[in-house]
Amino acid sequence: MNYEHILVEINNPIATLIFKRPKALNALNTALLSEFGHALNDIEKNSDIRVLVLTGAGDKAFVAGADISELSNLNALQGREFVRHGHEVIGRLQSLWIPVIAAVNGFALGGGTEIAITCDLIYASEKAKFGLPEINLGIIPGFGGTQRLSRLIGINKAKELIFTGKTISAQEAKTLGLVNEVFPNELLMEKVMETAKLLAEKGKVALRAAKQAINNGMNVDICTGCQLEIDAFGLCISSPDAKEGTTAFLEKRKPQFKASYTD
Ligand code: CO8
Repeated sequence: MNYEHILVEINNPIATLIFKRPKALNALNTALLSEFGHALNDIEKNSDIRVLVLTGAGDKAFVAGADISELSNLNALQGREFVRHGHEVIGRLQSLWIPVIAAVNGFALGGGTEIAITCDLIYASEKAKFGLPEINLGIIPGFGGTQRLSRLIGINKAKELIFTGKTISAQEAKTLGLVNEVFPNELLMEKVMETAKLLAEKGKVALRAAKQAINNGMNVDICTGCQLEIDAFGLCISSPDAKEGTTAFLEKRKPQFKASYTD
């Protein structure tokens, strides 16, 4: 499908989704958010795709947040609908079965940081900048930032970023545990693709089970979380990939994981 504000490049088994509104530093307007949601649906349905990478067009921004010119005219109900729509799309991103990597190539502010922290892994270029500057606009994060950031980096650090609205460097974000790794600008996509290819070689069933156990386990007590792991393990061990992985180990060869979610 052709989109106006995003670009989806499929190079099986890896899909790359590029936010593409260069004149507004890839800011999220309603049209972009809708296209993002549709693209996620299409990616989920395409069983050949095993990893999704998100990045921004141009050399300046990943996503500079929600489109402020659109926000400035919203009344309460419209604001609520804008944010509800954002949550729906970002919820879809979080619950994608395949691993998602954010390749943060520049400014990731407001909704940009909120998209990045919804991904499973975040790799950043040295010039990336993170932050939730909504407080400077007289509003608060609206795409999950008040919830996901504190779960990721702890409540006090999250409050510091959200209350001050300050922007932090990629290296500071790594120190906070917000970013997995920082790479020189020119190496970012190469390094991201190395990891994407590595993940694409793993079993889809096991990756999905691990992702769901971790994500769902974050929101429950540890005993309930361990029960989620027990059940997920039970499902994995009965998949053809588990037979292939254990047999390949015993036969001293590389496993070929081919199982689908319905095998
Ligand atoms: N929305 C709309 N346009 C933007 C945005 C944005 N978020 N960010 C940048 N632009 C536009 C600029 O207006 C400018 O356009 P023009 O050339 O027509 O004047 C162009 O992009 C280039 O930007 P700058 O000239 O400002 O570039 P600089 O290098 O000087 O600065 C910054 C880059 C620091 C990224 C700066 O543009 C900036 O601070 N942008 C805004 C960042 C921000 O505040 N983001 C948070 C937005 S709010 C949000 O995400 C909340 C989500 C939930 C919403 C709930 C609402 C109800």
